[in-house]
Amino acid sequence: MQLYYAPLACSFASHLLIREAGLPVKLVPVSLTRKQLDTGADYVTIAPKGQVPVLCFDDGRLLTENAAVLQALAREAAARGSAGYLPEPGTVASDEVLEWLSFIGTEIHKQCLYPVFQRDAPEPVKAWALDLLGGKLRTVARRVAEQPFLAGDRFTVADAYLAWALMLCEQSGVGFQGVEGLHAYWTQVKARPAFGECLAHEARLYRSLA
Ligand SMILES: N[C@@H](CCC(=O)N[C@@H](CS)C(=O)NCC(=O)O)C(=O)O
Repeated sequence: MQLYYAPLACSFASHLLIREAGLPVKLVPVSLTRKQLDTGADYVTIAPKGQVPVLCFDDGRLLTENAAVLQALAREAAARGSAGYLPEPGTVASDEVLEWLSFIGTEIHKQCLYPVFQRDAPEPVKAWALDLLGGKLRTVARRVAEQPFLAGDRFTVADAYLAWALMLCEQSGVGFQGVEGLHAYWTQVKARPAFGECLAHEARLYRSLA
């Protein structure tokens, strides 16, 4: 398996899961500005959406979209003995993981973070999205005040996706928009060895591409 990823982009969530579960997935960096691989290969001919993450299976099949890629990686982890990143289908915990994956993908990632970090987004749109972000982060904060992780006692794929969003807010200086109540959750996520490795790797790559 290979993961096409870009430093500090949302593919961070899949990269994090790969390190969490110790999966033997080759990491292939992509320059999103040039839409190129290190080799100079045109990324859009490989992945027509031109976005990351993309998971390439050993038979050449490509899978795109964070929610789908994260679930595929969690199934691979389970097949290799690391269950729990994606609870059994049909359980309450599984419903909740899908609920939070969807919330982070649509409400936080695309509705808020996308305009905030889009270079050509008009300033009033960025300000509006930042304001909205505060409300979305308050929803998350209420949830993690009730239990250690988004879907209960275990770190799941939904937490991996949220870890990326919070990391981006922190690293970029956007911060948590004054939202209280994320501190304990965020401290325990950042203390995970895989998170530290993932961030160090991607920050290094980000600086080298800049
Ligand atoms: N709907 C996609 C969105 C993925 C996405 O927005 N990826 C960004 C990086 S965070 C990207 O590749 N941006 C480059 C582009 O859209 O051209 C998903 O959920 O995976």
